[in-house]
Amino acid sequence: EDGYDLWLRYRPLATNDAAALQRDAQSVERRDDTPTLRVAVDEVRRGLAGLSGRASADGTSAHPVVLATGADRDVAALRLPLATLGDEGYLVRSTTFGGRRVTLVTANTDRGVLYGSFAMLRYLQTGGSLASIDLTSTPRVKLRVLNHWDNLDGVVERGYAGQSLWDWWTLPDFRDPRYTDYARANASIGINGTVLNNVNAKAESLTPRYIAKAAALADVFRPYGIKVYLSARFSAPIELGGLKTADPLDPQVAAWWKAKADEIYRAIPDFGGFLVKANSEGQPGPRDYHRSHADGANMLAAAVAPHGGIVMWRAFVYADTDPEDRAKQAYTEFKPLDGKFADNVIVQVKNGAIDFQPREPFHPLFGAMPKTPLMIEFQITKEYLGFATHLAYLGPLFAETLASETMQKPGETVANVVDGVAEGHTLTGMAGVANIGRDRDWAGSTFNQANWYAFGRMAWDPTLAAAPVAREWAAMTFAPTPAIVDPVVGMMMGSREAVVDYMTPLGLAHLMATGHHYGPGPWVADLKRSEWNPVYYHRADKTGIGFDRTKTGSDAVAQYAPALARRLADPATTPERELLWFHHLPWDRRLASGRTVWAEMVHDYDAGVDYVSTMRRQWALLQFSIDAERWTKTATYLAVQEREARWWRDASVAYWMSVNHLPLPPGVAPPAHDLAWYKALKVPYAPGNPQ
Ligand code: BDP
Repeated sequence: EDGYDLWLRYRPLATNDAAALQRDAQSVERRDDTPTLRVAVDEVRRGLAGLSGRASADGTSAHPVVLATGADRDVAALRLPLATLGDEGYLVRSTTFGGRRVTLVTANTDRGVLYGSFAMLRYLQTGGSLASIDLTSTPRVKLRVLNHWDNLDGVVERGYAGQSLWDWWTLPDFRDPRYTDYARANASIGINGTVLNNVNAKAESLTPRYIAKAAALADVFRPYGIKVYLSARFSAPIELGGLKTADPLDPQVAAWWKAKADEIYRAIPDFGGFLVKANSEGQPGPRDYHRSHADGANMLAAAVAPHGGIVMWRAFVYADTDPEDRAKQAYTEFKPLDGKFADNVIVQVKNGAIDFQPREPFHPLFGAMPKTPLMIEFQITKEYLGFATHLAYLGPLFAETLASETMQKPGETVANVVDGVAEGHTLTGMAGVANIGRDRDWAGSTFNQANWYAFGRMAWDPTLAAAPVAREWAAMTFAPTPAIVDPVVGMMMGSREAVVDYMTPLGLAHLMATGHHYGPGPWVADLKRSEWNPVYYHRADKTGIGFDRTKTGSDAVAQYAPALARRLADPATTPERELLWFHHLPWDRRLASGRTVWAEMVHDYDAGVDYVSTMRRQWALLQFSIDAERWTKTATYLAVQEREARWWRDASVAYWMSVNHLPLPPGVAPPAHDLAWYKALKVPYAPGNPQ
């Protein structure tokens, strides 16, 4: 196995379970004929045939699986509680139907039936039996979207799984079957939108030629309930339209976008809308014309509104005009715009205030813009967590952010802001920067597939915990036996914390080397913008380490709700895992463990390296339980990770010692080389690096 099948492997169940499935699911019936119901039936047939070891019969039987919407007369007669399911929820139940014992997969819409079909297959793949099946679920978030940072030349920015999946050259004529498998995988976890091109957008993606290509993909994805979106380059009216300006308040500019939107909707009637990165890292935007982000977003929103489209406007902004604290800038710029955005605009906010670090406190905008729908943006691709080679299950990262209490209102969490419960917003969303490319295993490694999977599951329900999601994934990806699932989930659950430990312990951030963000570079101090340098973030000197974000420093803590700000203002009440994010502390300050800050950092580095060594040993024990190809690649990557965790640990320790001149705590191994050796190391080529 090469990983192509992802979690949709449908390998035969144990003999007894397969026999039960043959008995309980003798055929698959579809009660209507829509493209979505057709693909749902195909998937159920494929799944049942694989799991039961026998092709399911066509037509009727004594015990079929029936796929039908609530509009079906027989389903209506059952008076099932479909009203609460909305457009996308489902109900799967073993019931009596027309005098037969059937497994009914139903919903208000055919999309709901598709999701129910995948839920049934997941249930079977993870050990459930149809005899007692009773599943019901409704997504808590409306837009569950992948952001592809795919360039038109096939390079994926920060992509570590090969070239872009979209073959722009052969589109729109050739519709690679892989596009269908991509859609199946996404539908299976509830993803219902995909932004095809990089947020660092090229205007060309809005030309007729590329609109036709996007339309071909939209045709493939449509039956799977997936809408296509495009990243829009704000200056396109100049580049494509020959206008002199892209000023959002200029009527000609607005008219150009309106005509462009009309053109796109003629080709893609259910086009989702635009994603925009404006005035960030060199991208053009409304600020170029002294207009606000709301002016820019609303102008685009007006263009897509007649078609039911939306605009996802990113809040990832930072400018070198205010280098005091990069972490404060998005809030400073966006908070005053609360209430100024059109109804079909949703502001897309990264999980943390800097940039997808191994750990960041939640972004202070969550809970601070009650009048504005905010969607959260996670990075599924591991730009700062060891690319595709390091094993880091991101479920705990997603869950940690989503479960964070904003303290704006009693009990309010980031998940409540994202799912709209906090303010009653119905336009809600979660975006994930995709880790998908043309590698056979899609994501660069088997375990990276788990991050795509977890993102989808948590976008459907942001209150899900990381461990049960990992269990589902492991059962489907390997086998539903505790002898495999337990150790695999064991490895996964601590893996992200291990990366935090060996890269950025105690709330440190952005210590990666220049450009590629792969290896350590805590010493880097020569980049042209101060906030690009690791030394800007850790502020280590002889006396201490950390970024003072309290009143005596940048006062970024004041961007949080007052009760939380008070807590974060004091190192004693700041969670230790975020300590050096918020405070500059003496190296010898004592922590809860009794160790000093310095000793604790060293302890964490060692714990991170040890964790990887333990994962390697655990994986070695699974050698004969897992197919050779996937096992071997993972084993090789774990060896790389162990070597590089040590590199991170040694390089970092060597550097800190050059700053603090402290000895290593007793019994601790010194770095293998001196600091100069680590500084001289070059990573000659790194994939996905925009430079
Ligand atoms: C940073 C990446 C950069 C992206 C940027 C973004 O390094 O490649 O363009 O985020 O999110 O993490 O726009």
